[in-house]
Amino acid sequence: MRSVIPSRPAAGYFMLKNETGKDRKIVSAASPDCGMLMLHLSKHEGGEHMAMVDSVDVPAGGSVSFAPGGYHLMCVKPSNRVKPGNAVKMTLTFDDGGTLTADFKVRNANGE
Ligand SMILES: [Cu+2]
Repeated sequence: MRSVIPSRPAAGYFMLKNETGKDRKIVSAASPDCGMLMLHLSKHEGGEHMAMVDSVDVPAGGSVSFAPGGYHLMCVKPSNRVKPGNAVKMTLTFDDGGTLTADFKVRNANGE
């Protein structure tokens, strides 16, 4: 997770492999430290902007990358726990109702 300015929206990045043998979609994300946590996609057409997406496909046997310039989790209202050195829990919910919770390490703009 990248936090550039405290209390300003922060972005979450990860790589997820689907080893279930079934296509899955990420349909929502949540974190107790983010207020709303949205699925976003950065687009470069006509300047940098981002759009909310309803779901992200994770094909059977495949993977999806949330990375700068593409998909990211948008932590809209970071709590004061969202600062470099801390870890923040985020939960992904899938189209079959399953969930996955992971600790995201918070880093600054330099990746530290
Ligand atoms: Cu965003």
